[in-house]
Amino acid sequence: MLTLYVKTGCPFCHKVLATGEELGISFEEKNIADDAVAAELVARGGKRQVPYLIDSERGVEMYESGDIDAYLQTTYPKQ
Ligand SMILES: N[C@@H](CCC(=O)N[C@@H](CS)C(=O)NCC(=O)O)C(=O)O
Repeated sequence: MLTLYVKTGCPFCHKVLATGEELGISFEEKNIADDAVAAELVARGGKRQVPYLIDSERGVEMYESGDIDAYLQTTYPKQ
């Protein structure tokens, strides 16, 4: 499963979501507008920054929209 921490109005998150849409990928979205979700993100990744991807099947987690985009393009190329 792919989980993406996002924030409403975040252009970097929007970019990753658009890439996901283009590749036909769906994410479980978690929005840090909810303080509990933000705290969960900090506990998990170490800082409050979105987007943050968790690919639980592959044990991969990362910040940085450019890195996330590259990872998605490589790992889940459009069929
Ligand atoms: N270089 C990062 C920049 C990410 C970034 O600046 N995210 C902002 C939202 S647009 C953020 O997480 N701010 C912290 C906050 O809103 O609490 C990327 O490309 O992912």
